[in-house]
Amino acid sequence: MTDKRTIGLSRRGLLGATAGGAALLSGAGAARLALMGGTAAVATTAATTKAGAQAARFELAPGELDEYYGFWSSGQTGELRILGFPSMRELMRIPVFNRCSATGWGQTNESLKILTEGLTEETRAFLAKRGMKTYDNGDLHHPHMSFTDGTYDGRYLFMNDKANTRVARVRCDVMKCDKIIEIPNASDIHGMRPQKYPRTGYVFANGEHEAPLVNDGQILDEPDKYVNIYTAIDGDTMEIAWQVIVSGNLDNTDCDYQGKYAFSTSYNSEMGMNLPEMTESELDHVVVFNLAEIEAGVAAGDYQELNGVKVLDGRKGSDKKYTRYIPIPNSPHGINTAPDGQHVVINGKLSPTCSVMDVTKLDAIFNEDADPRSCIVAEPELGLGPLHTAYDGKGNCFTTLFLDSQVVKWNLEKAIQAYAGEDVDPIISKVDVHYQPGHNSTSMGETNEADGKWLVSMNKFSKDRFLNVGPLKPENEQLIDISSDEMRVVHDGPTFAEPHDSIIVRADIVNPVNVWNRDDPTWEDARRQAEADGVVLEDGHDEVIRDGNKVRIYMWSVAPTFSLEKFTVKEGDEVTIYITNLDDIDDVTHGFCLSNYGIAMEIAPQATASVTFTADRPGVHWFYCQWFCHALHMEMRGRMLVEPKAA
Ligand code: CUK
Ligand code: CUA
Repeated sequence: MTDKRTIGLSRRGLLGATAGGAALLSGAGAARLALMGGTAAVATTAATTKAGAQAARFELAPGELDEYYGFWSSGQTGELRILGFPSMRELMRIPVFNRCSATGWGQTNESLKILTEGLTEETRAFLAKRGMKTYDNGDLHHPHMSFTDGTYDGRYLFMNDKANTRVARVRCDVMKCDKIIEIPNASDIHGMRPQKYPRTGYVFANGEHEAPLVNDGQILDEPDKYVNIYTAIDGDTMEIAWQVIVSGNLDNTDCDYQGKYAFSTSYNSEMGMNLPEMTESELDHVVVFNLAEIEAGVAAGDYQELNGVKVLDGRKGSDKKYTRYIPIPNSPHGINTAPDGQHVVINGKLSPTCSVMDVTKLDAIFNEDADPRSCIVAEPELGLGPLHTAYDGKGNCFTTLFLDSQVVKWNLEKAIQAYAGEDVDPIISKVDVHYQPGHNSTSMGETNEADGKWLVSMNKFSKDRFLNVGPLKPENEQLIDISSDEMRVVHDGPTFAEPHDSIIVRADIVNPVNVWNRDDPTWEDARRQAEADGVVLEDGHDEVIRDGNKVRIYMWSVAPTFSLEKFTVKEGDEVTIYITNLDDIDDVTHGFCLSNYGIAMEIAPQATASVTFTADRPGVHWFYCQWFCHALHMEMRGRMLVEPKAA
């Protein structure tokens, strides 16, 4: 036994409390782990930061630009991040499900509209009882770009919120979130992918946790009354197109390059409610959704309407052609469509295998009652804890092995040959990563333009890889050069809690503007109110409009001044401040921070932003620009006088 093997074992030993523990809970799981012993014996390539002989360049000189955009989730932080790639430099944070102190996201009227308008009535009422308009937290796992003809089109980014069952959209022209919707009937949206072909089209979203269909507190321990919901959202309107009830829970989802099928993994086909129940059976499943049949079912009225959504029944045993259930070992997690347009890798998690599904064989299992497993064309044994797979566009797959703390590179065609009985080994190489990888992403890897240059391994644990910052450690996103068969770790990138997933998009596809367009719909409400008040936002006038106890302050900013140096309101007034930034120069963003009122917002060039508050603190209150914009930035300030109510 080699040293590497020993290290592998001790690392696994350290992991007793995590997923290894889950596998060990059942006797079958323990037996499986023992069986898997042989898989780790493949030689590993040593992880190295040594200057590789022909390492591709990832460090940029000052002023050099990256070749790719990286769009990073942030997990429970709730925001979307933009990285330059491959330098791994963080460029921007886009608030989505979180609140943001810098930009006023969650505080401005424009952001509050986006954060609240897509919530269900029931959620709004629930939040109101807690004195809230929207949730403060989110858990953003999966950022994906809209597609046209199988590749990214630079229009939108879509992302899920596992914590509060939402899906959001970010506009790529301004890199701001413009829509957030709550998904009714579902519990906790986890997997999410945009339709690849012919375009997005649908955004598919998995409810992860099963719940009683009518969840009113009457049902707890009656698993047969629990269901799970698969949702298709119209990516253009952000309205829900349809939902399908499925058996088992749902984890991750993807779809094909033909525009015919979508599919989801289920790690709890047992519909168990606790860990031993959930991991009991050796086989879980992938659910395949037949888009044309579902659309025909919607057109034919074969649905029930639940909370305003058309819900079709695709449960196991239903005689419809909406779904098929393909048995897969065991608690499969990630599901990733290969750029060849034909194969889909299903990552076994508690099984050391990945299952390869051939989408050209799916018609048969819908039409001929063929064995659902007949679409499985390979099932290579790769190592412990396969979670997600990425592609190089050259027929190779890169699968993260959570328990082995490795990435394995393997060949799809050889795996298919081995499954057919040929004596070939699909595994090309393995590399140690640090530590416990979840998702991984290759450059353009989830499109038909995968270019095989870079892989990022998104590792859940960083342990000793960085200076110690206390008990809470960063994650470690490692950059791996995959331009040759021997994978080389070339960079460690710490990130804060907890990016699950990322996409790596060629820079020419993404073309954001530098300055807002004055006609932008973001401040449509402000524009309409201004019109009603006889004010033109962009003509450089300021106004103070009193309307009962409502006061509307219109002002503009040009570095280094606000148009109003002071204004007066009365205690108890409901004050709305509209600011239009008339600067139209790149990067001259102003801010508006009203001190000791808890108010701050960003106003980017040519944008309008507004905020509403009650003036219930009498006195003089300074407002100031909090974005360093000019040599006289400190002087960019003014006063609000709040006159006390007559005693
Ligand atoms: S999940 Cu996190 S490692 Cu939410 Cu895509 Cu697999
Ligand atoms: Cu405007 Cu600082």
